[in-house]
Amino acid sequence: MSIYSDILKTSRKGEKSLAVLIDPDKFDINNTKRFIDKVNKSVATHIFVGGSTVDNGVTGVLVLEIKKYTKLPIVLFPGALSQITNNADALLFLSLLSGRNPDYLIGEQVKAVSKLKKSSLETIATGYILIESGRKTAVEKVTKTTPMLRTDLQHIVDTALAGQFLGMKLIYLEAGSGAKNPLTATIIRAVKEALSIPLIIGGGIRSAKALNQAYKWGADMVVIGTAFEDDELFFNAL
Ligand code: 1GP
Repeated sequence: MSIYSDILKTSRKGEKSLAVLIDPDKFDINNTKRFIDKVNKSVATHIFVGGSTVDNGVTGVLVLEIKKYTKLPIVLFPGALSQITNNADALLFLSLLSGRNPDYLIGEQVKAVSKLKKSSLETIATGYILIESGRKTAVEKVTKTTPMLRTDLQHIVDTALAGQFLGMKLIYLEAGSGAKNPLTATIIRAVKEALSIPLIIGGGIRSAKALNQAYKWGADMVVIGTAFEDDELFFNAL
């Protein structure tokens, strides 16, 4: 079964997924086996690999190394074209719907096509929506876009729904990596209620309580990166 069909089936059953995000820029490749052993023993269902400022070539090597130790699906969550590697299983083909920078709405995607045509990666069209989180995140800096205001609820919901109407398969709603404040109940509930495609939530989730709240409010999948980077003991807390 394709990775997307599996995500869809899981979400339709009301079951929850957890993606552990590995940022090649912040990850020590020599620690891969130890880290992935922990991921395998945890409730994680997916491994996402990507970052905002990763050097050329690093992602492909890291994905191969991760693959040695796990059967979990490895999904690219690329901040740039250079992070696309055929070694992974799937790619979130992202469009930054919260911003108004054409490069990140469609420009980078067009540039990726020649690479994707030659690859066997499953591409999953994903509407990516960044919400402000109390501090400037890497995505804002790299894409030169402003995130959406938390108070602008209708605009957030309409943006997510515009993604669905455009035919996107997933909405990834997020506060940004290392966000001070994760997304609120009001935002997650409102977006979930409007959508009929699966909803991914990420950014600033650092406790089992916050994870379970995101699920309860409507996340089909939660993505956690920083909490694992800061302290691998977080695996035990889940
Ligand atoms: C970032 O949503 C992910 O794009 C994960 O965020 O690093 O804050 O867990 P954290």
